[in-house]
Amino acid sequence: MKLKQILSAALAATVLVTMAGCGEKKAAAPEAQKIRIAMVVKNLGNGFFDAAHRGAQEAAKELKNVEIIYTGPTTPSAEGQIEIINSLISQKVDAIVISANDPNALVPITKRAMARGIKVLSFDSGIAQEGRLMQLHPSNAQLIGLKQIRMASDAIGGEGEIAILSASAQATNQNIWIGVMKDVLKQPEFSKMKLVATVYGDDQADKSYREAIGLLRSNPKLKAIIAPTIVGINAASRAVQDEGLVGKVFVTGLGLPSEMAGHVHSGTVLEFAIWNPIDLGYAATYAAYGFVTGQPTAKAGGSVSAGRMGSIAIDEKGEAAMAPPFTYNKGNVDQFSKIF
Ligand code: RAM
Repeated sequence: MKLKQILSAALAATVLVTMAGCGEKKAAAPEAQKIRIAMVVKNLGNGFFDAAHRGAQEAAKELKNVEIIYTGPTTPSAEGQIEIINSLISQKVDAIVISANDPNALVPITKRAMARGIKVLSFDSGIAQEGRLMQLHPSNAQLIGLKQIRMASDAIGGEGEIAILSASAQATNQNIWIGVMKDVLKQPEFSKMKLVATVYGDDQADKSYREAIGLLRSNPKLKAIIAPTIVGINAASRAVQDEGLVGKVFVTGLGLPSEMAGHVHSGTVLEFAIWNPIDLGYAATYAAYGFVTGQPTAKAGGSVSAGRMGSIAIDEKGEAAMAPPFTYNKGNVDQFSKIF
């Protein structure tokens, strides 16, 4: 083989190796540097958390070196979430952002995760303080409770029997809101409203529907059902319609415009409320990123930057709230139903 041919072959080989090397270095670097944030929700198949997942993906795209692992049990349970967190610890994720099915039962496993360097934050439904670095509330619990009682009062003329259809009985956020609603009902303004029952649909459409039917059939004087869960409010609305009680029993609570527009236009729901779950998932992801990357202010009493949501202040207990609940009605539900 002539010298020229040998040199050309050597050059080609060098170029290939270099490219391969570059390729390997280029391919390896982004994966190696990816920050993996696991979003653990109460249950899969829940439109609220699907929207929060969209927000997390939006944040990950902006942050560039973030991978979102979206997971949760099929039915809401602390046991299901404990199993998932165990697996995430083995996978050595960098952060876990969780909406808890129970404030206390998850503490041992999240403490174990944090002992292994995993940053654990809760959002939406919180974990007790010792089990997480931060809790991001979608809104202020007092405002959420008052808003729901006021919407029910407006619908029934301030007096009559009401009932609550909640999610799962241990859910942190649900029980905080129910407690606030019970306190608000003690105020003179709402003295003519009587809470006759609180039932639990477990954020499952079929069980929520059955519980709502049970409320309607066992409380003939019932005038309103308050459901602080997007699954429950949708199911209760269907139950009122199926029982032919539209205009006699009103439904309100927390819902997704995309799922509630029809119930508003049918007259079953005059008003409902919620915050933007997309923004909640977006901000929770940014917050986790701040803790993982060691943002100096990412601590109790500090703050985290949250992209287009600005900076979020964290109180001394590690808690933060985003925005007041927003009220939807027939005048605005359609425009928001295209968003979430
Ligand atoms: C359900 C869940 C969630 C709650 C919403 C309003 O999706 O219970 O925790 O924030 O409703």
